[in-house]
Amino acid sequence: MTSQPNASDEPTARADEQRDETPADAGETGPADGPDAADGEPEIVDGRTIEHLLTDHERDIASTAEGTDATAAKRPSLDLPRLELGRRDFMKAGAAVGAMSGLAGCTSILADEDDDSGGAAGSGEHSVAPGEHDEYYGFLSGGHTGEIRVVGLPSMRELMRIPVFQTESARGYGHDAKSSRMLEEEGDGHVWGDTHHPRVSQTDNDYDGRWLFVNDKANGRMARVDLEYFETDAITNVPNCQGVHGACMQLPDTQLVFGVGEFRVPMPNDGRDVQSPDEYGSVITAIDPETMDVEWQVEVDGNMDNGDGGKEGRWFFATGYNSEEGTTEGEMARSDRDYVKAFDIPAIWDAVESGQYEEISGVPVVDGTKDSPLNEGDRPIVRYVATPKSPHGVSVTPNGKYAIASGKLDPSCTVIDIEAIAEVDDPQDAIVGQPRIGMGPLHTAYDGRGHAYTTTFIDSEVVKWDYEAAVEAEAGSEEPVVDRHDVHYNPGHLIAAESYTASPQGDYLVSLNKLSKDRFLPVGPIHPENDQLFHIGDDDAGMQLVKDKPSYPEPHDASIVHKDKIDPAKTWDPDDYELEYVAEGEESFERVDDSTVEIEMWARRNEYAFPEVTLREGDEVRLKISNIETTSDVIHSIAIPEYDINLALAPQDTREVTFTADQPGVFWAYCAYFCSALHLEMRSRILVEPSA
Ligand code: RUQ
Ligand code: CUA
Repeated sequence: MTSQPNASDEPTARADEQRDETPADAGETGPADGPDAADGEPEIVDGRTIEHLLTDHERDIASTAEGTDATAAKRPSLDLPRLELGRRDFMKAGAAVGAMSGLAGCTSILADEDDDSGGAAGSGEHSVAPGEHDEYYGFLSGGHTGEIRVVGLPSMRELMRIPVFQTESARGYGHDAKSSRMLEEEGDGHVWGDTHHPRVSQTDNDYDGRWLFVNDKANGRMARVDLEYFETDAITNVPNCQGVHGACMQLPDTQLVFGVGEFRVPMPNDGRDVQSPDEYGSVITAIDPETMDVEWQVEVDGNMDNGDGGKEGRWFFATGYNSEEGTTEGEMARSDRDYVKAFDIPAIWDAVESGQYEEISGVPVVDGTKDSPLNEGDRPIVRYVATPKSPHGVSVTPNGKYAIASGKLDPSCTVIDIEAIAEVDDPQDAIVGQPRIGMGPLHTAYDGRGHAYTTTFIDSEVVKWDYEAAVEAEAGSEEPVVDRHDVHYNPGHLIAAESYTASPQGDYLVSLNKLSKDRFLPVGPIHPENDQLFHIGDDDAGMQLVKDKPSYPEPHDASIVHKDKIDPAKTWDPDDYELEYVAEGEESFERVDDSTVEIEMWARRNEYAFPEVTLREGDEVRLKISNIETTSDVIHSIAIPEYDINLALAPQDTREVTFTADQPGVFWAYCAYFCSALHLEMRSRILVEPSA
């Protein structure tokens, strides 16, 4: 175990000297005390802690830059303004501290090698030999690539990518009729998305391997991935909100899937109220996991951010910032408190069923704002629990007892007693713990042994703490912290194996770091992210850094599922596909009328049913094709590049596409998947005869 120089320590020229300073010193340079939950008055006034941090690090960087991280030292953005702290300043502080932790990290790596002797990077018990299988599936979001990535743990080998909101040519996604229709109809023609939170469906608070749900922060959508075929099978365009950020579900049995709206917009956003930000709203959306239909929405005050479901089916939680309802970063970060909102699902259903909603864009929208009549009386639909300051991640402990929110602009995490929420008069009184974790706490995961692990974006650490100890301790105490470990660098989410279930596995944890800086061979000015694997299974040995994995931008959240809980198909079952399979001997070429042709054909090693197809210029062609291979892993495709056709076909799969043969000439259709020794010969000649 190593510790990072405390953010508020006096600057010194050497990182190892910094490390020796005790956290107690921090109190002399900045008001390090956490907020006091008891009286509800934050002791940190308007970001002062972070302001100090900025000032200190400016000096740190000046004193340590030379000969250490020259690139960082030269970077002009490191001249941090010391004005009133806005959100952008905070982010800059993150970048600055990233540079700093780069320095600290370099020395601490040496220290790590001693401390982590049991888990040297990529070797020994945490490596997976060639030909061996991993223990876990990791499903990582792909951020603004719009996809999901599947990695094996603990090897961290990337196994597959699942396109969700973007077209993707290797898998032919967005090229065949069904997937392109789905992208078009449920996307207003958008060609990309921004996936953040992949959540795997559960039954009885454990992964059932059916589906994975993920949000689109860019275009306000939710999607479902079928985990039998590892393929996106439904997308829902969510009305009345711009970005869907957090994603979570009603547990224990995935009764509903929730999309947490972030950006506030007029509702409906049709040109009304553009100049009246007061009228903008932010909604959470409940979606039926089977039909993917929107059931209802709840409008709330402020911005929302992340979400997680309680384990017992009654509550789910969303963090939020911007209770100020500002439109600029300065306005949004002004107040010292924002809210964790606790949504009472049965009470919301009651309101919907008794007609207490307004229909907006065809969806029942229930008023969950603070002043709503539905929040008066003894069963409010939304409880607003005030926490410091722009809380970001929220996650429910495996035993279902607590919802823990990370302070983001405050160094604490807030522990909310879920059972108490219904009992207390003032939601504030459900707060039972508020340990000081470190600077910039973002997300929290669990090992199932009573420990929480929280990322600190500014300190660049994973902080392990005991949440029952945090309930016992004074607010603002660091005592519940049992271990800290540097990460490289500036982590967003982290996730432990099966952390979102009632029984986490407790052995592995991945920190999804936003910056990799010097950790890999340089590849130009856009660096990869760095996903770091920790072994957390040995409480005596502490967290052990096992390996670094560079990642294409940019994984946000992840879910880690034991391999026994997922049962992927080896080939397609034609019964699962809505198109009828074209068997050998059933191929057909039919001219339906003067300008319409229907082709049904098959593919196998190394041929298509038709070595040659003759069309007339202007024909509208519906092409359907089955891969009649029964051997797994023998994939074919059909590409007709001049017509932008590209269908990928797993064994027993059937896909179709329609195109207009508007260019006369000779066009070779070919197979783009390397399938056999005669793969290059696998082709069909498409002849388009000129019309006149
Ligand atoms: S958020 S780095 Cu999109 Cu999950 Cu927190
Ligand atoms: Cu089929 Cu290459």
